[in-house]
Amino acid sequence: MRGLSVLRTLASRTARADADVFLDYARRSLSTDAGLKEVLAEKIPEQQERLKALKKAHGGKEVGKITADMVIGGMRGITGLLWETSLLDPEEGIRFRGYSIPECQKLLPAAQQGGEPLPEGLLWLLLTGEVPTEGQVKGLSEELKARAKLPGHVKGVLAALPRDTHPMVQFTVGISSLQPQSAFAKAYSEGISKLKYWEPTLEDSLTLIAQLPELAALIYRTTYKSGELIAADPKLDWAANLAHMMGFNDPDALELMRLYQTIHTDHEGGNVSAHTSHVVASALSDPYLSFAAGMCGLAGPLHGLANQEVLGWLFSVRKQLGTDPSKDEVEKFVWDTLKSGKVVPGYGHAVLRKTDPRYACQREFALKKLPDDPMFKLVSKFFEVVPGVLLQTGKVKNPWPNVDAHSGVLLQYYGITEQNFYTVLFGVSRAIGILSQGVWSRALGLPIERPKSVTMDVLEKKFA
Ligand code: CMX
Repeated sequence: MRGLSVLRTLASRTARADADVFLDYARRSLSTDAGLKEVLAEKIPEQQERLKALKKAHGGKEVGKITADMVIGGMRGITGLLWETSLLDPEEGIRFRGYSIPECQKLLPAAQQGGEPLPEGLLWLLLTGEVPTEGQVKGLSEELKARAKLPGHVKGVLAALPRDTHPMVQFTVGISSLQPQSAFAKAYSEGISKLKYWEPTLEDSLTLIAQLPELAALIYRTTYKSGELIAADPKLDWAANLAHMMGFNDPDALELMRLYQTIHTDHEGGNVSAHTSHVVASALSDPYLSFAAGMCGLAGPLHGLANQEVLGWLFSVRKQLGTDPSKDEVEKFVWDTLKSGKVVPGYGHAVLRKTDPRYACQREFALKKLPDDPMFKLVSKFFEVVPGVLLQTGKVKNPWPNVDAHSGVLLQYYGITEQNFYTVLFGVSRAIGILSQGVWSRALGLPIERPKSVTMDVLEKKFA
């Protein structure tokens, strides 16, 4: 694909340069797997110019209208953020730099022929906008391995917390405890020019992404297992090493982890974790601080904690009705949940209006690898029943399942049974999206975020 993008670039240049220059450019580009920083350094000035031109030509034009409902209703439907790495279509779902999940599954390099994509490939795609070559993915994988070792103090920091501290709290504390290594904070205190902010931001982002699997595994092993840690396997890729360090080595479990870590990376900019990180980073808080802030948001039950909630909910169904309840029994259970004033976890979305493609690809995986698993069958039964019930409420805008409705049963199947840990796995993946955008936010010089708020008094007077 690097070859393709080179050819595209060549085609666009034929009109303005002579053949020798092209051939030289083609030779250089096709013979090397250009490194990540090099590719970014080439792209950033183009994108800075693009944004400048966009502002100049269209800066004063309206993007949409804002109603009082939007102001009161969690800013739903307001277009108010620039987020380059991914875009969410209500009907079609997420596209990473223009590529859908099935397209990524086809285009991104995998650990084995026809296997799930390596998240390192998606990291490259999100950062550069280009599908990487196998060599580039391998290079990035090695780069992450070289940065993966956690500083020695982290274990002690986590050990000081009460034993029953939720894994997501341990995760945010662990991330914050990595902050003293921030290259951005150091460079800022030494007076770095704003034109160079993206460089230490990239440095911090790669280090943090590299260290998250070891942090997650440390939390997992100390919270649920004997506390004995498992060393990374230098032969494994980033996601497989996460599973390995947690204590799971079944090749299918490694594939699941690669899929899981790829699909949870990014979901455009307005969701709670992405938006929180974005606003915090806009104050020039470094990637450790801004990502930790985002993870505090991911830990909420209406956002990332929903995967944990789904499992708890399915367990109560199993306890009450067994693993093969009738559709009528399931329907009654869903109504009982709603009548007790709770949400049905894993269903609904603020933007999506169709089944989440992240749910669909996990279902595909389950149909291939665990079609007869009773918990998978239970999830499938809910898929048949829940949307109809939610539609009957007349108020739920999206009755279809989201990513969190499915992930837990897959993890359970491979032995990762501790559902309180699931959001940590989500968080490890989310770093790839949030931090990639963070690099671009600094490269594009996006300003401090500061929307206007109003009181009820202001709205009442305005419309009186
Ligand atoms: N179960 C019950 N009620 C639901 C519902 C669900 N799954 N989804 C929406 N509703 C309700 C809302 O609570 C709201 O009710 P009120 O008017 O009484 O407050 C009404 O339907 C309208 O809400 P909406 O516009 O359809 O949805 P929102 O954009 O406000 O909320 C979300 C989106 C995800 C928070 C909501 O659908 C929900 O609570 N789902 C369950 C939790 C969940 O799965 N979260 C994970 C989302 C994916 C992720 O971020 O990881």
